[in-house]
Amino acid sequence: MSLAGALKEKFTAVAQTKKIADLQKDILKQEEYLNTDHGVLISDTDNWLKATDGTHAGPSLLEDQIAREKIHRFDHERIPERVVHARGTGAHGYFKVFSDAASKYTFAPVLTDPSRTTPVFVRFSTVQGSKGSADTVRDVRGFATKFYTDEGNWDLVGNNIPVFFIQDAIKFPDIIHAVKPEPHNEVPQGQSAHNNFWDFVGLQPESAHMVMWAMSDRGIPRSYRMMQGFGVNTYTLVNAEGQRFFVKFHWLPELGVHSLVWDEALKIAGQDPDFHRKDLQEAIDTGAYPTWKFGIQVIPEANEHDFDFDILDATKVWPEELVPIEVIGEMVLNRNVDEFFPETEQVAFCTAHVVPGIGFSDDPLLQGRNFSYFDTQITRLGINWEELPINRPVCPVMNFHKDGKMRHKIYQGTVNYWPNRASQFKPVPPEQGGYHDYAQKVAGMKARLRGAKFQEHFNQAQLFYNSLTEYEKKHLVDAISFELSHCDDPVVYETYTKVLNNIDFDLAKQVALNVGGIVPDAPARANHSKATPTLSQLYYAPKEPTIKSRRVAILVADGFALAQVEALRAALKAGSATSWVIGPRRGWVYPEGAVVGSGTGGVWADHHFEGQRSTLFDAFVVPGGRKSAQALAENGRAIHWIREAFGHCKAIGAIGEGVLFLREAVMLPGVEYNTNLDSDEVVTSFGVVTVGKIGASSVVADTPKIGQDK
Ligand code: HDE
Repeated sequence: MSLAGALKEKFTAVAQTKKIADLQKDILKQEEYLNTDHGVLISDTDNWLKATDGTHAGPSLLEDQIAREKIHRFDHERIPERVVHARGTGAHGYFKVFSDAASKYTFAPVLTDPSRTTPVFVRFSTVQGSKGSADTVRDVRGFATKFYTDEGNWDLVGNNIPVFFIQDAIKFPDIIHAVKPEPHNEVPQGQSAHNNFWDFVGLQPESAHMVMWAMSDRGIPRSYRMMQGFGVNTYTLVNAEGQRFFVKFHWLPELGVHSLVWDEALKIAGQDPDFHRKDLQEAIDTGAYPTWKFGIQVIPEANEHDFDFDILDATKVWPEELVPIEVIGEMVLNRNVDEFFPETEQVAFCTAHVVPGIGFSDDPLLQGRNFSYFDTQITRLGINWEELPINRPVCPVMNFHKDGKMRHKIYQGTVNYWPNRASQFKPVPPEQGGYHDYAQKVAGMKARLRGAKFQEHFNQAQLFYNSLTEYEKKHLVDAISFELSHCDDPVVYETYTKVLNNIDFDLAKQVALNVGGIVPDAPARANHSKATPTLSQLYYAPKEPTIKSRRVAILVADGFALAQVEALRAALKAGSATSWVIGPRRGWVYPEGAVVGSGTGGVWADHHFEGQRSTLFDAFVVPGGRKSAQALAENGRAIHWIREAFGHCKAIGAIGEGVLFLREAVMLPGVEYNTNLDSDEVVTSFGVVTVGKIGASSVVADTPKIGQDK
C-alpha cells in the first residue's frame, strides 16, 4: 500500500463520528464479482448478445437485458447541477465548543455543551461556474456546514465573504442571471468579467460593498483551508430564560487567510483546474487537518437599532470594534469522502434547518433563502432528499410526511395523521425539546419596501477599501480593471467608474485610466477616512507562523547534493509541510558521485520540469551540487520555474551551488547573494534572508514569508 493510502487508512479509522457510523450501513466494499441491479451474476459485460452464424456477428438483440440495463443506467447518471454553487468539494469532520460560555445567549446544546462532539459535513464551492469549471477563478466561495446534532440537523450555509450583493431575496434571480453566462452565447464560464454582471452591479449600488470584497484578494483564495467563513445573514439565539439575541456566525482558519496572486490564479485554472479540491484532499490524507475556530458576534434584542446601519441588512458587516467576535468552538475536517456523488453532490443544505435555541431574524435575504433551499433540492434530488444517507439526521425522524418519489423509510403503524386514537407520533412541547418559535411582536401594514437604513450603500464599501494595505488596494484596482476591460460596452464600464467614485476618488481614477473610462475630476462623495484593521486579510495571519501543509518544491538535476536534500526533506516533514522533488524526469535522479542510470539510489523525482508548474507550489529550494546546478542553468524551464515563483512573491531558497544557479542563470532582480559555497545555509529570495543551518529550525524560521507578503 502507498504511503498516502496507509495514512488515509490510519486517519480514516480515527475519524469516526456518529455520522460516519450512521453512514456505514450504506458504504459498500466492492465485491469480487459483477451483478445486475437485481442481483444476478453477470457472465459477460463486454459483448452485446448477437445473432450469429457461428463465424460472423449479426444484429444485436434487444432482448439482452444485461446490455440494456447497463446502457439505461448510464443514460440517466446525470442530475441537474446546483443552480448556483455547482462546483464544489466536501469533507467530513467534527465540531466542539470549548465551554458553556454561549449559554448566556442560547440553550442549543451544539453551542453550549463542551462534552459533545458534533459530526459535520462541509462543502466548499464557487458560485458562478458550472460543475466542471476551474477552482481558482475569481469568485465568492461557498462554505456550507451541516451539523448533525442530537436535536436534528443545523445547516449553516455561508460564504468566505461576510456580505452579499443584494439586500432582498427577490433580487436573487436578477443578480444570478446577471453574473452567470450571458443568455445569447453562454459566455463566460467561471468569470464575472462580462457586460451583464457589471451592468447589473452598476445599476444596483447596494452591491458596491460586496463588489469590493469579491474584487479583493478574497476572491482568489490560496486554499479552501485558508479562508474565513461567514454566516452572512443575521440569525437569532434564544437562551434558557427566553431572551433573544441577534447573532452573526464566523469561521476563523487556523492557517490564516491567504490568497493567490491573480497571475497564479489564471494559470492554475488551466494547469490544474482541480487545485482546490486536490489541496483539501491532500491535507486531510496527510493528516494536516483543516481547522477553524468558531466565533459569534452577538447583539441583545434591545440594542437592535443602536447602529448607523441596519443589523438585518446583509450588505453590511458588524464592525468588530463595535461588536467583538467571541470565539466559542472549533471545527476540524478529518475525513475525505468515499464517493463524490452520494456524499458531496447529494449533500443538500437548507438555511431553514435550525435546531432549538437558534432561530431566524427578519433579514429579508434570509427569509427568502429559507424558502429557496428547500425548493431547489426538489428539482435536484426529489422530495425525499432529506432521507439520503448524507442528509439524514443522526437522531430519529418521525412524522406524517408520506410517500413521494424514492421513499426509503418504512414506518410501522396504522395511522398517518394527528390526532390519532393510538396517540402515536405526537408533537413535543417546547419544555421537552419541541422547537419553540420566539414570540416576536409584529405589527404594521403590508408594503413592498426596505427599511430606512437599508438605503445607504457606500459607507462600508469605503471602510473596506480604506482598511486594505497598499498592496491589497493595488490588487483590487488591478482586479476591477481586468474585469471592466472584458466589458466592451462603454455604458457598462463608464457607469461603474461613477459608482467607484462614490467609494474613493483615487480608486475611480485609476480604474478609469486603466480601462478607458471617464476619469472623474472630483470625488462624488467625500471619503470618511475611517478604517479598521480587521477587514484586511493580513489581520487574520496566524499569530504563530506555520509551514504546516505547505507544498515545497526541491529542484534537482543529476549530480545534486544528496545530504542537503535529505536534511531538507526531514526538516519540512517535521514542520508538517510536504516536499516534492522536481527533476529532469519522473524517476530516480542521481546524486554527486553516482552513475546516472545506475538503478535505484539518489531521490525519486515526483515530477519532471514540464510535468508541473511553479504555480502549484508555495516555496522552492535549489540544493547544491555543481553538475546539478549546471544542468539546471542549461534548462530554460527550470529557470522559468524560479523566475515565475519570484514574480509571485514566493519564498525561494538555495544552498551551495544552487545559489550560483540563482545568481548566474535565473538572475533575479534586486537580490543579493551569499555565495559562500562552504556554507550550509539556506538563502531565500526576500532581499536575501539567511536563515541558518539546514534543519527543522531553519526551514520553519523562513515560513512567515510564505503567502503573506503578496
Ligand atoms: Fe445561496 N443558494 N442563496 N447564498 N448558497 C444555493 O441552494 C439563495 C446566499 C450559498 O454547497 C442554492 O442547494 C437565495 C447567501 C451556498 O450545496 C439556492 C439567496 C449566501 C450554497 C440558493 C442566496 C449563500 C448556496 C442552490 C438570496 C451566503 C451552496 C443549490 C436570498 C451566506 C450550498 C442549493 C452547497 C446554494 C439560494 C444567497 C450561500 C438556489 C435565494 C447570502 C454556500 O437555493
